[in-house]
Amino acid sequence: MKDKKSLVLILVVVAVVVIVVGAVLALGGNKKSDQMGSMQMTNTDTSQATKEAAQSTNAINIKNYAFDPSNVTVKVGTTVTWTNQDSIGHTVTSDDSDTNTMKLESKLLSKGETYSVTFTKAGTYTYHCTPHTYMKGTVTVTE
Ligand SMILES: [Cu+2]
Repeated sequence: MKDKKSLVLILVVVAVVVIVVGAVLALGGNKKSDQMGSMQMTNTDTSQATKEAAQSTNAINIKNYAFDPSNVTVKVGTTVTWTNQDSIGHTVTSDDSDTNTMKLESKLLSKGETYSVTFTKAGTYTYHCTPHTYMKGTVTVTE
């Protein structure tokens, strides 16, 4: 009689443990997939933001003796426009070390003047300002 009672008790304990463990696993599994779902959402958002940022970088300001932004990445076929916002004249001129066949060679841009280039070939285009050689910039053109 005593043995039967303890056997029933053990069975009840085992059943409770199985139910609790099962519930915890199920909840944990749901939580995990929720997290993965939200992570995927975040990733999608990030890649969209990156795309928008890349598209919006085709306008470069020349301001306070600097190209801003100095590093941009655009797709082949993008037209990049530099606008001089300084009272002093600046140029957009390919570095001598730049091996691309397409060269950047603007005239001396006065305040408010622009220089536009449509990049038709992928590559890394490095340039500077002729009167101020410390002013440097890079346009990376990708396929
Ligand atoms: Cu300059």
